[in-house]
Amino acid sequence: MSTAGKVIKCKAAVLWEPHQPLKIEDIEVAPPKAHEVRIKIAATGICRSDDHTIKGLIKDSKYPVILGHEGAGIVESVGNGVTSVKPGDKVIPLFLAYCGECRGCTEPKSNLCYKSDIVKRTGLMSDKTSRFTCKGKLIHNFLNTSTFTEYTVVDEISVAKIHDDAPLDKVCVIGCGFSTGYGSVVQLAKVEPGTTCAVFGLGGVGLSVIIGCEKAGASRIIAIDVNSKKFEKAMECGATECINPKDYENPIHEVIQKMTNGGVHYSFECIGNTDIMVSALLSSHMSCGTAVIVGVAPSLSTLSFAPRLLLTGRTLKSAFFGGFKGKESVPQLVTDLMADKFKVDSLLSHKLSFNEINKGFEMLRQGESIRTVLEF
Ligand code: COD
Ligand code: ZN
Ligand code: ZN
Repeated sequence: MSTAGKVIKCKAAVLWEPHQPLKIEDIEVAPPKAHEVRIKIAATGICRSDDHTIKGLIKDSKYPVILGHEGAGIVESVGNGVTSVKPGDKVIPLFLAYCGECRGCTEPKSNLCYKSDIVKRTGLMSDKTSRFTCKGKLIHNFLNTSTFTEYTVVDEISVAKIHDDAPLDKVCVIGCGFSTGYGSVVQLAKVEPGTTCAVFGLGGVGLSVIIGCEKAGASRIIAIDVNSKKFEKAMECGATECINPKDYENPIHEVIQKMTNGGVHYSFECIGNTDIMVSALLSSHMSCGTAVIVGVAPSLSTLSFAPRLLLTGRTLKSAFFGGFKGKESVPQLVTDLMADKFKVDSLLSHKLSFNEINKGFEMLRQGESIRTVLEF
């Protein structure tokens, strides 16, 4: 029997307030309104930013909330006026929307849609309401996506149709971690063949940066992490050497400068630590280096460094989602993955069932997992 137009009762992982475990609850998901899409989620990854929100580190986060922003699923029904997807289509929700009309969307060099909730942080749909309720209470939406639920509703501008044969349990990582890292290399920094790169932080995002550097033809890819257990995966993804700052007395940027005759062409910070952002800048060559900030630092933190570091010729760059405009790039990334143009298998370290979600977060906190994919 069709569920279109009806409220769906299903399971979702609700974060009632910060610093609590997620609770699997019975929720109601209202039908999509005009220009909205209801999706049956098939698989979702757990990203560090979800954990940051559990820990209350992201300013203006709204609670209670259904987290998750790295999912893939199948369209269950659509509201009036939806033209880019139809029921039965495989899709990836986009935490960075693409309306195609705002200044951010129309600028070829920008990917920041002004309608994205990553900018406004309302925790609601575009019309300032939510489609989720639980025990009579409104439950907030997360980054226009909310994938830790059997069914979600997103604005049409926050969803991309992907290939009909896409393996959803793999391509879900294209919804955040993979694209954020890979895009930072190929779309934002535009790394050239033969250049040298340094990658700080070897989680799912850092490993995706390494995959991008290898694809771009970098001649050296130096991988850096305080947890040496991450090195095996980094080498698997294409790192040419791995270093642990704990093994050196000198600051890590001095070590990298020495290894590379004055610094790398490109450095990437994939941790979200402001000290390491400055280390990444110092590790890049003073006259031709580019440092890319990929990680998101705690909301109220600030960067401090001497302007002279840039005056000598360095460049500092950053963008959400690797600079990709999701509505166009996500379908292409999925077909490229299916055509074996790159692999994401090294990122997919664990698979759990949806109701084991808190175990998945625990493994991330213990540094045991890269990406846990939850299946419904
Ligand atoms: N020096 C070296 N390595 C370190 C240090 C340090 N001081 N501190 C931590 N690390 C290592 C950890 O051992 C770990 O291996 C790695 O850094 C971080 O990995 P994860 O698994 O915690 O995190 P990721 O890869 O899933 O993502 C981390 C980001 C901070 C990049 C991520 O949360 C993020 O900010 N994503 C991109 C920004 C974005 O677009 N956000 C919106 C949606 S996510
Ligand atoms: Zn993420
Ligand atoms: Zn826009």
